[in-house]
Amino acid sequence: MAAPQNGGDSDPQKEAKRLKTDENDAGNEGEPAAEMSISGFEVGRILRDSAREKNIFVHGKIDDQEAIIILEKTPITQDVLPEMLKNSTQMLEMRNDIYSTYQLQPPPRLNGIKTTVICPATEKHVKKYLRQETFLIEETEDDYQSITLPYINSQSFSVQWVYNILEKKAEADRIVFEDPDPQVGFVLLPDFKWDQKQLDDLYLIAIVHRRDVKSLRDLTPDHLPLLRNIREKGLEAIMKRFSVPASKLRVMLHYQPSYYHLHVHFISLDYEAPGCSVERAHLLIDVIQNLQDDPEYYRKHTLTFPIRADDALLTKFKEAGRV
Ligand code: GTA
Repeated sequence: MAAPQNGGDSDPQKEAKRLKTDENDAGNEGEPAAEMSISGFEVGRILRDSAREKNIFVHGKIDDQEAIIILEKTPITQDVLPEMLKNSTQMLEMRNDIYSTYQLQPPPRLNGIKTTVICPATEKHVKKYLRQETFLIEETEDDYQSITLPYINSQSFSVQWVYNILEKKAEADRIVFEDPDPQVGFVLLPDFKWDQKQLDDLYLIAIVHRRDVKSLRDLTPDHLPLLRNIREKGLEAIMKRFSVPASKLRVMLHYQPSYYHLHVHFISLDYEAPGCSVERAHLLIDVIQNLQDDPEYYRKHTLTFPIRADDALLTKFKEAGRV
């Protein structure tokens, strides 16, 4: 593990507690972190919030370590409605003719808030969640080789969490399906954006066992058996477990992904998840067809993707005179 690069303090514990800037150092040695004390979170800066999405992304500290906390109100589902209406405390806000508004205070167990903690968080995590302007990059084959690839080799987020899943060191009890084949196999499990409380925002990811495919850019016809296997067995497993048919699922890859270990997103068609827009999402079925039609498709074609204003990759493209 590379040493943190942000100061000359020789105390390794103090060093580890600082905000890491070396993204390849962002993981741990493979063991999942112990449970965090959320009540000890010291609020720092609001990175982003949305009244419409009912979520807030906050940068702060837990036990002196840099941390990000994401709080999100969860959807109200039909099965909890009767209890919610019957057992909530009710306060009238206003009444006017046939119209009235109330504040209901449901029992705590019906009032959960989905909470995600990233700790220790790196600068790159902070940037990822900070609301900022985005731009489109048109990346040619040459750009990928000379700008993007060297950048992702040196700067990308740790994929330790991915290896923990593949090695059953974390989230093993959440696995929905696994094909253990080293070449075409994968693990299918709920994405951490889905709390599994309702199917409206169903979100699973299929993580491939092989470790040599970073992203869409690496895909060749050699990977067709892998891609077809993920599609076929992933859809089958989701139908079996959740009774959601293929016609209700958006099965796609991101380009650029945040994590450079090939994975496929399985998302409810009714859920407008982040990253579903046309500039970032690539349907798996289209990827398969493109590779069937043209073996060099993802190596040669210009691929367009969105990038945040302060992403260092944008700076690299600017320095190269490409934007
Ligand atoms: N099961 O430990 C994990 C884990 N991690 C670290 C990431 N993922 C994980 N899943 C499990 N366990 O869908 C999931 C991510 C994502 C996928 C990686 O792996 O949730 P990607 O490489 O294409 O990266 O996919 P992507 O899409 O950029 O990452 P992510 O995190 O989804 O961020 C995209 C945007 O989603 C963010 O900018 C933010 O707007 C939003 N977002 C992220 N996390 C949350 C959240 N918890 N709640 C609400 N919105 C969120």
